[in-house]
Amino acid sequence: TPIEETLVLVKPDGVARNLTGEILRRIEAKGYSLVDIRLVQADRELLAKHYAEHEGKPFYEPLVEFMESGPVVAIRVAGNRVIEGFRSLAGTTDPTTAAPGTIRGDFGRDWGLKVQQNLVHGSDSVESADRELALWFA
Ligand code: DAT
Ligand code: MG
Repeated sequence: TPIEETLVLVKPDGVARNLTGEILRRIEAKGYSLVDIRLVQADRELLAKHYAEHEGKPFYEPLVEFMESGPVVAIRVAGNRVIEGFRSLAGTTDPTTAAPGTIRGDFGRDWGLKVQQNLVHGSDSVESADRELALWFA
């Protein structure tokens, strides 16, 4: 079976709302393994590399500002097809329409909401996961 590793970030809203434990619980309940974990105050340089694919998009600046507004929890997670699997646990990008049962669907706030405040990040491919894990677990 294709055991993969992915980068999960609990974003500043998730940390501030004390949802880190709930998110870890869901990762562990699915049977994935925690390989490494750290609390990080990300700087602009790290975030610019992490979100390089979104540079120039209208939501880029608010996204980076939000991500540097407080600590994030970076987690290296391993498991069978965990890259796709964690994105399934997270739900779709916009919490307003994310399905119930997903992290974003269950906990994403539907008032005063900004789309970047969607609690978690998960790598979207093997290439992204390799690249992002090297950035956050240098
Ligand atoms: P995902 O985090 O689901 O992989 P993405 O990689 O397309 O989504 O975008 C990265 C983050 O940028 C996302 O988590 C929230 C923010 N974002 C994406 N699309 C947005 C939009 N249309 N308006 C505001 N923020 C957006
Ligand atoms: Mg993405």
